[in-house]
Amino acid sequence: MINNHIPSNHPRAKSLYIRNLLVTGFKSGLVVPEGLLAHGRGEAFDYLIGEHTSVYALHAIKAASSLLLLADHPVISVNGNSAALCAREMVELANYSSAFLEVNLFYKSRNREYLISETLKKNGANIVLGLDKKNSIDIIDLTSSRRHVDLEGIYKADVVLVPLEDGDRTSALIKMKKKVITIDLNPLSRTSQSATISIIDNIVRAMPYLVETTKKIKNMKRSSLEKIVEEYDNQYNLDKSIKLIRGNADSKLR
Ligand code: PTJ
Repeated sequence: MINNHIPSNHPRAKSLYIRNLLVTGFKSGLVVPEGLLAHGRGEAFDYLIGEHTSVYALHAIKAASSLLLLADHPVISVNGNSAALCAREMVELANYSSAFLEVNLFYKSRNREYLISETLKKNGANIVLGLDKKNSIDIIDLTSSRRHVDLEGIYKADVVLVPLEDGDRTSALIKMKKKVITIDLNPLSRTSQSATISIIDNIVRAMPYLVETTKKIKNMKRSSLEKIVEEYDNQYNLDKSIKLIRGNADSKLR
């Protein structure tokens, strides 16, 4: 039994457990109510994907690990949902890839910024950017609260990981000549379609793979990492993810 309600042999136990993490995050103030709705949208795509990490997501993860390791100033952007679902893995990934962690919220509030930063610190983070107003600068092409970024973090970054993103920021970051990695269950979203590398998977499954892969290839030669990135084709990967969804839906036709 998980949390007195979810029998561990329930056919949808994993999915219910993830919901439970988000609801707990919502009750503690990490997650906004809109974050629960965003998760619902993600779940629908996860159902169509088949609730497992596809071979295309694994390719994207390897390219993403390589890109993070090649970066001069990689940054991992953390929002409420990602903190509630995988704070520990965010910190581990930052450690293995020497990336900075930055809290960046769509529904911005001082209290949530503080809570998310504390959650990351409880999971081992030493420095969390995005909270110091003196270091805050605006991204010109953005109007949402996500425009406020840290001078030492996203503003200066050459590679940014933006999981569970809401749309226009990826294009703005790409316009600033940054490389963007996203984790999004929806291969049709504007973020997935405009990112440099789109990992079409549930963040709960993708993050442990991303941590493991980064750890595994960390000491590879630069030229080998560059080759992995060069050979990766995001559009091909997105097309394959969309076909996977179509195929899964078609397989239910009688
Ligand atoms: O914490 P804040 O204030 O920064 O707000 C965070 C949310 C997620 C509420 C905000 O960014 C938002 O409204 O996002 P959207 O526009 O709903 O987009 C979220 C995207 O993440 C959608 O494309 C979902 O399909 C996708 N998604 C949701 N849950 C998951 C997911 N992708 C991967 N794993 C998930 N568990």
